[in-house]
Amino acid sequence: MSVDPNLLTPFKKTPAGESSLREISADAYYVINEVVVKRLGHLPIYKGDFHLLPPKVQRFVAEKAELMRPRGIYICDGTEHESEEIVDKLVERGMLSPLKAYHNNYICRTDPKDVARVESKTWMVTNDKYDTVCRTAEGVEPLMGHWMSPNDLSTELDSRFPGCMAGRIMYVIPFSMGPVGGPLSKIGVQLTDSNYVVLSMRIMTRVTHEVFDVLGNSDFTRCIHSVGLPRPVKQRVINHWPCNPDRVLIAHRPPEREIWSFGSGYGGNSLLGKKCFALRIASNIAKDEGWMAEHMLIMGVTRPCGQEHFIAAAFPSACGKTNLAMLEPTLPGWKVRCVGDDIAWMKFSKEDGRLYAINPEAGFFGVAPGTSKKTNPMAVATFQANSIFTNVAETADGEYYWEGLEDEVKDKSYHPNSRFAAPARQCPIIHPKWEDPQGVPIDAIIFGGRRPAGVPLVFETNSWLHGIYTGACLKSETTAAAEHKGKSVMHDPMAMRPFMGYNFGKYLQHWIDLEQPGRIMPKIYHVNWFRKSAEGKFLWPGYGENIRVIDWIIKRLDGVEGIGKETAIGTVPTPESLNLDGLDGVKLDELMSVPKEYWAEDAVEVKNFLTTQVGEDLPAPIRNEMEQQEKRINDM
Ligand code: OXD
Ligand code: MN
Repeated sequence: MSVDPNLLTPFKKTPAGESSLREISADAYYVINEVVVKRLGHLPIYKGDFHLLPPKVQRFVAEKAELMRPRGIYICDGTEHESEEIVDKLVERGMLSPLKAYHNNYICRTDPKDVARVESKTWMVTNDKYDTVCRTAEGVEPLMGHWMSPNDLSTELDSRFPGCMAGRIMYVIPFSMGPVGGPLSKIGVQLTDSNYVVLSMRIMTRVTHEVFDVLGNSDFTRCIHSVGLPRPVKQRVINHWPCNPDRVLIAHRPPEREIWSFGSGYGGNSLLGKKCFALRIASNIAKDEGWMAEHMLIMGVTRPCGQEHFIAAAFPSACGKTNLAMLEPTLPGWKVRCVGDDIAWMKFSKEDGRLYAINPEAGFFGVAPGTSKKTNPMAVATFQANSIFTNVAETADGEYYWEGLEDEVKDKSYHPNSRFAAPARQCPIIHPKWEDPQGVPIDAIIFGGRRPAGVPLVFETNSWLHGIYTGACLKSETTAAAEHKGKSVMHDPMAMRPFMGYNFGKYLQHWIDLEQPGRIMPKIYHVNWFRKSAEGKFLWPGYGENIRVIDWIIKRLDGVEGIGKETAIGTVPTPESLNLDGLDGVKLDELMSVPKEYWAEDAVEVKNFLTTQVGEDLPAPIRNEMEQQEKRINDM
């Protein structure tokens, strides 16, 4: 086999303390390269042509093959034929089974010990610890970001990755986050020994060789994933689901745009385009390049008059982002169309000063329990074909089943980690511009969480800065889907706590710096669909009725007068301004109230949180917002 001469270009000298796995010294590289050449010479390429890969991808693949020692290489092209081939193999093996009631829908089960996202084993690796975490108060564990030193990472990688793909195939997945070649899009290449990951990445990202054509003048994010169970396997594999839960490690090296994931085959741990790339790594790229990578849905809302507004909304996991993105308005004449349900990449345009957003993903990876024709008919319509269901139950008729699918709730199938992966293009209300490479112009940003007490249905923040402060104070009641058990209200600043890619104080500063002359800053709102009465009943019906809140928001954007009442925390709707036509029994006073006692306590708690967690990294303008708000609350 002949080797591209670029493959023989020596690497830069090993910077002290960096992983021995990537930073190979020049001399060593030639030696290793010889081995690589030899190994690849013997290593079957099951599919694809190694020589057609761009030199930098060749080098990446060769190096990692040398490290992980798979039995062969399979270069994915993302075609339907490829997917069928892999599905057939997995069905034969018993890992996937067809859900006979639908076209091309499959079900599988993970090893129950493999969970979709493990925050405690997810790390950011930077030379300087404070590039990752804030200078927290003495003895306080950082809640945002989990730091590991490059030296420690080297040790962790060295004890996991050498030979970890023995006996398995290494799939090479070239993918684009965002439309291929778009100005806001980015390229990744994921190596994995899981064919389930190949199938899921094909739904969740754009897998195609076309990405190689745009790689010439840009770099790519290197994603290395292994289930961590080389053959021969010495332990029992449960549900045909190889994994290594005791050895899970998800590590990001933002400066190198690199992700290492070991031991888990599920969700955000293994579909590296999603949380690892599109949020943790991308937020670093965004900081460097002056844009935003956020945990936000994107929706287009058209009023009866025909005018459309685009809104981005950040809610912590399991607060109904997918439901809001696909909302079916109960108000006549309104239309909602979905651009994205989980992640937004946004950049201010030099031409018109507006903030443009793309959805970097190509599919929905939704939480199954609670998704039904009643709660989200559009999601249900989306996953009628070409979808993968993980950890859901199957009925005798070959249908999927989970808690909350029908009105009647049966406990037996409940699994907090059951998910569907479905192509976004199948969503009946997918926005015609969802793949517009330029993105859609955002008029408003909404923050929200599950807040059983004290927090009104909606309020408008006073300014971009006050909006950032409000986002920094975001909290939500935790759910069973997360590692954190129990029903407590937890901080989840900007809905990014599990996905923070760098020092949260610097992240806030980045948001502050985005406000510049000539830019049209979106207005920032806070919503809470989950407020409860003293009797523990939800005060707001939610779902399709949330359009009434969006109606008010759009009226505010339009500058309609007399519909807002200023409070210490922002502007809430006046009682008459919320359209409640046809909706009985809403206790508006209770729903909109801003109780002094609650907010005074909250102000103390928030101050404590920001002081101990962000410490001296808290930007002065945000500290000022905090002090101003506390003063307004005390003056109530
Ligand atoms: C998700 C999450 O899977 O936020 O989207 O956990
Ligand atoms: Mn999410």
